[in-house]
Amino acid sequence: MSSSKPDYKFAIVWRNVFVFLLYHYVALQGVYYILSLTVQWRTLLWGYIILLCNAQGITSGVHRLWAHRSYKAKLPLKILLCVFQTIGFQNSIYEWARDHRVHHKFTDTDADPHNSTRGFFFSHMGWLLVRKHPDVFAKGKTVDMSDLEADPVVRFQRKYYVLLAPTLCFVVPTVVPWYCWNEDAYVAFAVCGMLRYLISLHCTWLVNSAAHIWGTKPYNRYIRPSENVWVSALTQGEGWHNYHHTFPWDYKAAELDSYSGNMSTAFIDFMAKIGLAYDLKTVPPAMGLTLGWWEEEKHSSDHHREAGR
Ligand code: ST9
Ligand code: ZN
Ligand code: ZN
Repeated sequence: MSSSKPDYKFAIVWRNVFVFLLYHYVALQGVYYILSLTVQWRTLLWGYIILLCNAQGITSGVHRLWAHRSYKAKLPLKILLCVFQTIGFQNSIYEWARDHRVHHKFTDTDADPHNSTRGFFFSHMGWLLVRKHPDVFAKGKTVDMSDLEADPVVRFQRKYYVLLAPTLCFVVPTVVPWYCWNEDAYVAFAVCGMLRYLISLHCTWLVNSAAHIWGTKPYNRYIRPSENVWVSALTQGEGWHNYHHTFPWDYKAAELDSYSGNMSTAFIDFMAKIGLAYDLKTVPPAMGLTLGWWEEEKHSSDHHREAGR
């Protein structure tokens, strides 16, 4: 573990602070338009559909497919997930996956972009408001990104991201209700653009904050990531975080088969059924996630800790 914490001073990026404040202001207007019944029901339904697509782009797309390669996807599915991920405006697939691989390799150290030992706010959204710790750059270079550098879908999206992300995140969600059923353009923007965007951001960020603080640790009690049912419910199955950090290559990102609280697994299974997803990796039942297995693992972990690693 790195211990350079005292040397690290937050260098605030005021542009980001301002932009996020503005985003929240407009999203609150969106809440007002909903509560005051100003928005049409069709617009609300459209916003919800966009939110679901946005969520799959993050969970089944950039997280389970590109960052962890927990399954493989045929080109049409890759393109679909790339479109969905772009709707999410959470940085390009390449940048998102790079930060996330670094997060898994150096979890909760200075090299982790959203090191949760710095507190809830930093790991939630504060890390996007300051310059990164020097360890993130230095140790981040040790993470292999060659697979994504060779992926034409990832390369295309990265090249045109500045144009694609605002178009798919804000312009399309606004123009469709305005053009197709005469919704007020600003109401559509505030509800389907900004409010939907901020809901997806905060839900995603909870995995880095809440699921690194609260919950149980049945798979590895020596790490901060935890099983958090509330975060799972809000993120279509990404809150089983103690399991996920123990078995990051499992396409289900959870031990249990249940689809409730894990709609992303249902989505990937459906894609596999229609032949667009394949080579789904998961922990085989024979590996026995049983008490016996856990006790063995615990002794082995104790042994490693005693050995200083
Ligand atoms: C967002 C991302 O919100 C959220 C990620 C969450 C992940 C959660 C995972 C959990 C599972 C999934 C759950 C899904 C649930 C979905 C439910 C939905 C309902 N390694 O970054 P820069 C190098 S984004 C190696 O500018 P600064 C690299 O050379 C929100 N190298 O650093 C890079 O250049 P380039 C929207 C690295 O200057 C250079 O450094 N986006 C690494 O310190 C500069 O990098 C925003 O708001 C690395 N890891 O700036 C944008 N990192 O890229 C906000 C960097 O050219 N970001 N390098 O190769 C920024 O403005 C800046 O990044 C900054 C830091 C100010 C934060
Ligand atoms: Zn994590
Ligand atoms: Zn992960």
